[in-house]
Amino acid sequence: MSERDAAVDRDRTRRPVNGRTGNPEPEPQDLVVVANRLPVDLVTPADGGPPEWRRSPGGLVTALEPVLRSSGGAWVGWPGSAGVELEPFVEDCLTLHPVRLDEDDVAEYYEGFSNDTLWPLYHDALVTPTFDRAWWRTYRRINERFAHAAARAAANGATVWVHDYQLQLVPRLLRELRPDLTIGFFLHIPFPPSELFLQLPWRRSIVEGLLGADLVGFHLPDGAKNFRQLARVLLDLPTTGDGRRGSGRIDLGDRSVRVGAYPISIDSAQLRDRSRHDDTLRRAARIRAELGDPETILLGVDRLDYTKGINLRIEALRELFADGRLDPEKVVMVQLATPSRERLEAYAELRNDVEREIGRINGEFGELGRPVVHYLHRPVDRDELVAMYTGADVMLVTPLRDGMNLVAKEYVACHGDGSGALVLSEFAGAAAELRRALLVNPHDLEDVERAIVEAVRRDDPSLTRRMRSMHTQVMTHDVERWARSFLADLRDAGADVLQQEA
Ligand code: ADQ
Repeated sequence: MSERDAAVDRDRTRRPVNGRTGNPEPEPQDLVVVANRLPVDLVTPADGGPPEWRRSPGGLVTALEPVLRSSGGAWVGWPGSAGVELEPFVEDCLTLHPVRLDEDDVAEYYEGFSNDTLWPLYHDALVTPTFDRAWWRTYRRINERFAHAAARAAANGATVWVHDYQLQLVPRLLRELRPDLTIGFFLHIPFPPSELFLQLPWRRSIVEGLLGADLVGFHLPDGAKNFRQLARVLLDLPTTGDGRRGSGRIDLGDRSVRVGAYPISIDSAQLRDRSRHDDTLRRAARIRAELGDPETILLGVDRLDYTKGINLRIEALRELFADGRLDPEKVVMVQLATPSRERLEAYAELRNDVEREIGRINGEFGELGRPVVHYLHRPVDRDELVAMYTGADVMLVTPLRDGMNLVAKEYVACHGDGSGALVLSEFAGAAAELRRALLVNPHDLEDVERAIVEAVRRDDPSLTRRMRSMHTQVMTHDVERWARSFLADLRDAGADVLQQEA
């Protein structure tokens, strides 16, 4: 992006916060998104000026913005700063309803119950989940707050789409407040098998909360099947399933809840186009030169999270250098790790572990001024990220469990020419679609090592064809298609209810 474009972009995305109160209440809308975060962040500038809104560039915003703007939309969520009370306002044709969270709410609803109870439990209990009754009470109270905000934002007969594990009680609470609405819910993380879910002391309330929706969507058919099974086991409800996309129904007597799989994706065309831009290609070449012109660049891009399997790929690389299967003079790895949930102990420990492993491998195999693993513990801007994807010869995506993993799809979108190789964990949701990646079991270090060697040596002559076919898959299944397909099924589900009532 040129400096001028960047300045224009900044102007569009930063607006002063003042002058919002006292304005008339914005009109209720026909389509309402409810997510933990608003699509804008409230940011206090470093120069101490007044706080401003900055558009956050997340995938969900990109996916839903065109749909929301074309049908008149509202978004309910937390603005990202604790203790801020704001009236609803209209931002660039989108009605925003900020939900207030105080410091204690953030600690108990967000960091506590969402990220230290549900997140680990839903990811195979890789870290032991904490079950804390005070956190649960706060989770319930904050879900009530979101449900009230959504009820206020929605026009008569509107469609409301609730997102993710932080808000699983909202569908039922909202239905009680507003039986006229059509309510959808989508879970962005895996939904666990019942053996794990049943550990949760508040399991019944969560399942009942989700069953307030007309349609509950997951990334994969397995999530949908796990949920239907729980409805049978826990609530003794009859279910039907046709196996296609894991879709089926749960019968509540007076109405039924549809369940299905909707694998999320990315803005594929935008990434492909950026990856082909001259600026990107020049930057990719410069990055390679800055890294010392290695024969092979390996890349990892993750939130610093224990589900992502960062350490195991570094361990695999260390073993490959140690036994001479890869040459540290020819292979360089770049690991980008966005800081995440740093106030939680498991995340602080993970950061120590990752940084120790990186120090170790560099101590053993690096040279002065030439580490074998380059590590950035911060987000990088989108243009830089695309240049890295474009220039990387091998992408390492090795989560122990991941709902989807957009990084894998982003890399593939940048390699339409068939270059590059993707090493992908079988335990990432993306593996269901990217079947032609070098699939690995991340619990089997030798398997990961084998795939890395294959990717570096390009032993398999079909790698180019495989990348091209994955690229076609990602281009034809983009995030807009995901959003439209969920919303189309949700409208059908709403129409079912009207027919039943007639
Ligand atoms: P996440 O766990 O956050 O998402 P992922 O799907 O990989 O994981 O998305 C991460 C996003 O952040 C990507 O768009 C990536 O480009 C970006 N990112 C990561 N590190 C970055 C860095 N250092 N600098 C800049 N950008 C960076 C959750 C679930 C996933 C699911 C998504 C969407 O855990 O399984 O795919 O939601 O449903």
